[in-house]
Amino acid sequence: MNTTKRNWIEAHKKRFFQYFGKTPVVTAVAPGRINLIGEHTDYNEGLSLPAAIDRWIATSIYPLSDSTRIEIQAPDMSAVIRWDSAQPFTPASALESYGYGAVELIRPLLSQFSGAYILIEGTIPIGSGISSSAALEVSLIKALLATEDVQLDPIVLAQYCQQVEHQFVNVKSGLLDPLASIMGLQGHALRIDFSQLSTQIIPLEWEHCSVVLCHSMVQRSLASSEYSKRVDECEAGFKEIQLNDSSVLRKSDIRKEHLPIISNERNRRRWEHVVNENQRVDLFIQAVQHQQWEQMKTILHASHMSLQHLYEVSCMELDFLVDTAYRYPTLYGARMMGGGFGGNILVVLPSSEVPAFIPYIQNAFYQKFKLQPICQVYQTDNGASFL
Ligand code: GAF
Repeated sequence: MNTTKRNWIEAHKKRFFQYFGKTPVVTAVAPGRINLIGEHTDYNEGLSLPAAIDRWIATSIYPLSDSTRIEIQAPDMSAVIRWDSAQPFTPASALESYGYGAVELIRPLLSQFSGAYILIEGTIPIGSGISSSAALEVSLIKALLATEDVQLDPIVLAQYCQQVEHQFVNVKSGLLDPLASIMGLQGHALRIDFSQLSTQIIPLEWEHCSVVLCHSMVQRSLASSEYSKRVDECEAGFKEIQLNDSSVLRKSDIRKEHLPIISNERNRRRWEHVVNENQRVDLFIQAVQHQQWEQMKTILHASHMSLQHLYEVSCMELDFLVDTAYRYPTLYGARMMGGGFGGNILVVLPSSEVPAFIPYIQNAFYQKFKLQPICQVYQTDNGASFL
């Protein structure tokens, strides 16, 4: 474990004592994620290639056996959530939905749980598309389960996190973010096949490369409503194909030749993106394995074009950042990352270029939008753990 992470966790545990006057019984730490490629494929039974990163959310818990009081301190969000687990409670903010939702979902798995002091802190920028919410769910659920030594299979744990989103936050997200946060491995990406719910570790033997994320400075306000629309559009396209072709039993059976069956042009475009994006995941892996940088650049560019024009989840600022990145002479590729409508672009380039690239893209963005985009280098890290 690197020193930054160890020091940060030690300081987190000290702060727990300052808040509650108790030493936490358990501390779980879960990372955010980048997604190298495979966007909007998870809820369509496709493929993705995420990696866990060196930014985390930590949750520490001290169970209260003689009280039904639950208190969550989340100082990064200037928030305190308090409720009585024996009384009805209605969350009034997204954070309350995450906190209350995770506790409610996990309570049936715990025989002793009554009340608790909980501290949640993080180093993941919130709302920038690197999965602060999944990391929060993973760390909180892992910590709750550990108070009674309950173990869950990683896939089942990810499904509980997904249920927090579905049932309490009202976003129909897939399993990409929690799986990456749970199963990531330093120096590796995770090829996830969402039709089998299987994962494969892919070594990232590209020591001379860096991954930089550049923030579009756009609040992802449309993100949840438009996200749910895309889920519904894909569902409608799938149903139409299924009705007309009995060989298609699952979304993962959909191939290029099925696309003309979809009568709604917009839904057809959505599936065209998904079918091609799945292929791009394996092409990207081959490009990494064979160090084919020009090939990687072509694949990442095609992914962005598809998200921009076929899936329509980009925005002006993201497109500007991507176009500007591609004008930089030495680049291995760039594309928007995550759900879209704001958040970050992901840029892969030689590490030696990072000091020149960051001011280059920041200046160009400033000229156009009079805002300074936050650009940061991210390293891969291990998935969630106890510390
Ligand atoms: C968001 C969702 F939470 C993921 O499930 C995934 O669909 C992603 O957008 C797009 O690939 O992060």
